Amino acid sequence: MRVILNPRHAAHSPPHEVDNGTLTPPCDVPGRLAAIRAALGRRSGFTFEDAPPIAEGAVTALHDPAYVAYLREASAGLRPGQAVYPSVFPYGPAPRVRGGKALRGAYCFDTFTPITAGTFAAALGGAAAAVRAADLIAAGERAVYVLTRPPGHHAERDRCGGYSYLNNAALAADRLSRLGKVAVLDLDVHHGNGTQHLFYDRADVLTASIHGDPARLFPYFSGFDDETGTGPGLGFNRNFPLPPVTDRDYDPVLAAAVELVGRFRPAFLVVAFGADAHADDPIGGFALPTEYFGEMGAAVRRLGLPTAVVQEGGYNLDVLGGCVAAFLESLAADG
Ligand code: SP5
Ligand code: ZN
Repeated sequence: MRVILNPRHAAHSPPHEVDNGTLTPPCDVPGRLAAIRAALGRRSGFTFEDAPPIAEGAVTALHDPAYVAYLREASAGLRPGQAVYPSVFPYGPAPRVRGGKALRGAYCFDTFTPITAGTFAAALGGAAAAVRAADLIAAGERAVYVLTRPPGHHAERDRCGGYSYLNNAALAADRLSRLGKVAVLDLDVHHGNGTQHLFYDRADVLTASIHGDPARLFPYFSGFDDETGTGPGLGFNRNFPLPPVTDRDYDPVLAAAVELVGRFRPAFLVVAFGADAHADDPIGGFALPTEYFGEMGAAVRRLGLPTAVVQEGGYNLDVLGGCVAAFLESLAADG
């Protein structure tokens, strides 16, 4: 399987995140990518290549150009080691955004997702990798894996959050949607709010997400099962919120989500893949064993669709690579 790397990922290495008013160690660290790459390198069948660069215009098809310019300019204005966080968020019936700290809160929905000097370069490199994977799938590859960070599935049209800045999986799906219907299956333990938001009114891209119940897990404000789309997109978004489960209770939900994808008859599949539903993940709270990620890969393989797998979360460096390898090896297996 071809693995498309984000050559600029390490430029984004936030010094910390803010949780409940406290500086905590960052979850999304460069070592995540290194751990996955090492695990795949120990197995046969994976080849690695850097994504060729893309122009900003490739992401402003989906993201707000003013938001993308904000990310670029905010990154450019920082020295190495500096990090910018929102302190104030939009409020009231007609919030006005004229600069300064209003911009930070207008373009970001949490305090986990700082902008640093290298953030824009890293985010654009990840988008480039996703675009490259989409083009390879369109050209006939059966399965391609995007090995990138920072993640993307929490990024909305004009807002970063959840360690995500540009929505890599959504960019791949949008690109493929010019050629046929696309399904996005989100297996990260957190709701893919950004992807849902970007395609909420569209019938040509089905979005389905299995995740921890937002009543108790990030991103808290979305991911409930009555969010099903709007306008022409009504019925083309589906959420499968779960309590913290083991593989036994996850499995029938995975089967239902995969069946939903199959019934949609997409030409292409994009999997937003997270390993943060693993039992040992520090923030997910779920209880899946490493081997179960192989079952997930097998379920996706049985759909028989050209598939781009995009890396999202997964924060235990000791188990992350094994989960990814198990998923991809099952996805690529014959039969
Ligand atoms: C892509 C993805 O999985 N994003 C998840 C974002 C969840 N952020 C909430 C984390 C709050 C926990 N803070 C503890 C910091 C330890 N690194
Ligand atoms: Zn996650």
